[in-house]
Amino acid sequence: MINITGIELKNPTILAAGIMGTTGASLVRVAKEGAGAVVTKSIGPEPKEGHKNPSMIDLGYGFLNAMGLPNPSYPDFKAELAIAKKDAGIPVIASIFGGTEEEFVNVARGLIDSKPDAFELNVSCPHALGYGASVGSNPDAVESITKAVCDAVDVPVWVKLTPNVTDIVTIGEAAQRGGADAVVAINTVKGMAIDINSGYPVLGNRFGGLSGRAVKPVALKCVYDLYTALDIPIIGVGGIYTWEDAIEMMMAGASAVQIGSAVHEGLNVFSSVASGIEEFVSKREYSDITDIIGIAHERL
Ligand code: RRO
Repeated sequence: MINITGIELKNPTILAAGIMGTTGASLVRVAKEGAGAVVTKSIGPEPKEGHKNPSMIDLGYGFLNAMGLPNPSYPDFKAELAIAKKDAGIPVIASIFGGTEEEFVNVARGLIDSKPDAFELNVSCPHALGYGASVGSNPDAVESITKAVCDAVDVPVWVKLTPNVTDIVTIGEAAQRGGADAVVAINTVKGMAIDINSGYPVLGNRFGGLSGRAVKPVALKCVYDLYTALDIPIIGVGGIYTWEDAIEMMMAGASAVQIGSAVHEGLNVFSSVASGIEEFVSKREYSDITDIIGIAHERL
């Protein structure tokens, strides 16, 4: 058992926000595969269809996506969240977004009756004009949105950070000042790919966010730097496929890890990462899993 922001998790693997979190049924499915907690797809104030196809491509070393925040809006997601809460048997975290402080508050208030265990504020989608990173690269906006949601709801608030900024620590500090209970790092890294036969960018939106194996070193450095600067827990996400990846992330400073892209290689990733971590901790004779958090900082 580990405790993150007052929430008990049976293991430190968490489904990252994304397409597997679109319905109550898909969240329950991931829960049954052994995840310690699940995060929903980001839910916003209005229904959104998302960007035109292709919206996701596999580059081999990672995925490039520009889904475009597709979601049914919070009134229509309440029932899905309620299903997940009833049947998942593990904590369910609602990822939410908005273009303004007021929209974030409305979405959080609108979902609170479905009893999410925490909110994850998505201030970091890399390709949503008026949403996402334009909010998440502004420390004042991150601080005031975080504070407004913390004041409006009585569950823990996690803030998901974008790596597409000059200094992620400045943004993490703003989230902490706003009262965030934890930060989640990182959302996807802005990128693009071009089809050389046609000359067109391959995504319908032309550019998108890179996830998967390619971003693990970027995520690790962000988590490492945030751990130095913050007093709140950091949840590490980016390129975690194996238990070794998860240990690395925890040694950089993560208290738990989120897994997104790796679900495309099989949902058994949660149980294999969780059991690998447990075995490593007991074989190396650490007294507790928390003993490995941030130990890379002690190796000077
Ligand atoms: O829906 C998306 O396109 C999306 C979101 Br909300 C996000 O936060 N990160 C991402 O890579 N894609």
